Amino acid sequence: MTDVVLYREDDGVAYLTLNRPESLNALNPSVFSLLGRHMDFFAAESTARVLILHGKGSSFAAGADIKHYVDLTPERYADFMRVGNAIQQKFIECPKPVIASVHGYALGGGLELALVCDLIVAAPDAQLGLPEVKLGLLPGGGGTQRLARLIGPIRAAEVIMAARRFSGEEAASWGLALGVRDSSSALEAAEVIARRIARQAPLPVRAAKTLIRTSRDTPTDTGLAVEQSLGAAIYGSADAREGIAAFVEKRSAQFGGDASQNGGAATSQATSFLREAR
Ligand code: CO8
Repeated sequence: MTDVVLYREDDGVAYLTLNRPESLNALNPSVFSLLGRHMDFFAAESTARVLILHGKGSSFAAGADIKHYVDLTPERYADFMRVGNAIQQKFIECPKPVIASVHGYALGGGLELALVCDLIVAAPDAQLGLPEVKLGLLPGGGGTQRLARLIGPIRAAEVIMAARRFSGEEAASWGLALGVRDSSSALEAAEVIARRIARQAPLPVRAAKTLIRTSRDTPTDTGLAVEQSLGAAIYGSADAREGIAAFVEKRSAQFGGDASQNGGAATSQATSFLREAR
């Protein structure tokens, strides 16, 4: 039997592929379980520096598997939400950046999965939305909170209460997603960004992920203080020596990216501190 989520790595970039194209990559417990396992591996064991989440076939993901909902008790429904939210937390807490490459449909839990990624790249004709009210349900993967913060409560109200789908082009114009130029696919555009991120020094990339993620909920003074102290710690890292030397010597930098070098511990501490400060 084929795995419902695939994982592979290529040249510093990891790919997590939702692989139920026959049901537009609808999310079920098996998908959550494999997503969790692969995210654990990518976060803690893999040397890949960035991950792209995308969907096989015509869509990113059309939401939770509605067929799985038919005869759940409210308790089992709540369990499904809990598991889904725990998987989303792995994306948020992963120290390395994750890019969602969205094409076709990204609805319900599919869009909510994209919303916990650090960047979203969307094909102009992608169809995004939170249509749960059409099913008599409420979004359960953070949609009311994260979408409202990203696009504003008025737009989010229309999207959620009127179950209004929006295009990738609109998502880009609202600042929710990065658009796709030329005739590239969303995946090709995501790969260009991923390879670029993979070439940078990993330690400041990790620190930036945490600082950007927590910026909305952290008092400005706290965020600025952490940015300064982390910046100083990272300045002491071997990668900072290498990056500066490479500039002066007019050559490309070769970053080791060892998270245990100077600055690595500070980055981990700052991550915990920022989480607790919120
Ligand atoms: N669940 C199960 N199967 C699905 C789903 C889904 N969400 N979406 C599509 N499919 C299946 C269809 O049943 C169909 O399979 P089959 O032919 O065997 O019946 C196949 O995929 C292709 O779909 P369609 O024939 O419907 O294709 P269309 O192009 O006509 O329509 C749509 C595409 C518009 C995407 C349509 O399929 C649709 O409306 N799907 C449902 C979308 C939806 O309501 N999503 C929200 C679900 S609720 C949710 O996501 C809650 C999230 C909670 C997350 C918790 C933690 C993260």
